[in-house]
Amino acid sequence: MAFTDFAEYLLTPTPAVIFGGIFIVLLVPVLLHFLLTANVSSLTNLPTILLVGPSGAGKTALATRMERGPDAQPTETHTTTNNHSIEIETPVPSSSSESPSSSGPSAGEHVKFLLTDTPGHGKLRARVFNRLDAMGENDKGRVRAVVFLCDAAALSDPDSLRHAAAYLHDLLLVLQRRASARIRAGAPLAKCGNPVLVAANKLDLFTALPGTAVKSNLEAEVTRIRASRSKRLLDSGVGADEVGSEAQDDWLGEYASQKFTFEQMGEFGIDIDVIGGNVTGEGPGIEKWWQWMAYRL
Ligand SMILES: Nc1nc2c(ncn2[C@@H]2O[C@H](COP(=O)(O)OP(=O)(O)OP(=O)(O)O)[C@@H](O)[C@H]2O)c(=O)[nH]1
Ligand SMILES: [Mg+2]
Repeated sequence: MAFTDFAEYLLTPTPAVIFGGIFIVLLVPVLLHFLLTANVSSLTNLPTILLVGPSGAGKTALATRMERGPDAQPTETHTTTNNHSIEIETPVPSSSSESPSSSGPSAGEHVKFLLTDTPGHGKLRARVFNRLDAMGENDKGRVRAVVFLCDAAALSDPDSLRHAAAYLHDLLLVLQRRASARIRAGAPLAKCGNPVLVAANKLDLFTALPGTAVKSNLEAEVTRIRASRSKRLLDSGVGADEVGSEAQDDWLGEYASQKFTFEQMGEFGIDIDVIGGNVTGEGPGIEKWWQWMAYRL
């Protein structure tokens, strides 16, 4: 009986029912909107570190380890097909190395950032570079730094080295173009480029090259790639005069230099560090990378 009374009351168009109905119809979507976007905007306002590198380097393994900690069970890895951001909040590990900037967080302090795991497959690379562009100018959620992870054990194989160096070349060229545009617009050099960490992974394997060899091998291979690409441009029938500024835009590092070195990127405000480590197994681990990231937020 009570139920039919209540149903009858609800279906009678009294002012209380009408206002109650309007209230629900208008307010629920608005509340829902704020509830959902509050979450999203807090995510996009976090500083971002982009994790890139060739397929199989261990990017997803590193992201998972940073998200879940060293004791997490290793999940079965498979090829990543899309960008995936995870929120990380952890105390900065202490170590002997110093922060590059006095404003950096100190050991033990909690820092919060987004780590974006990206696909390493060549065909999906455009997504990675789009991400760099899309988040370029917004100061809060912008990409602060890029970690280029590579498999140090695979780099002694010429094919893998060529593959990794081609990716690094393209990545640095994207960063260089962005930095050049900012320099031309009159921005201070320190704010023009993103710092890059070349993280040599899998040092637990005895076949892994040490950090210094990873650096010199990548530099030598990028030198070759740079030379062959500029030759292709000149061979395409465009006159040397016409090539002019276009060639300079496509040339990585110090223009017309014989040998490419990571230090040449300093001209564009892009500092490159090479640090070895490993996500799984015995070795130096991920602490140094961790710290490098924390100091660049
Ligand atoms: N020995 C060793 N293996 C590792 C290390 N880090 C990752 N791996 C292994 O490397 C393989 C590839 O790792 P993923 O994290 O899937 O590689 P990825 O870079 O995400 O690859 P894509 O998603 O295809 O771009 C996995 O089998 C990992 O277990 C490490 O430090 N040492
Ligand atoms: Mg992956």
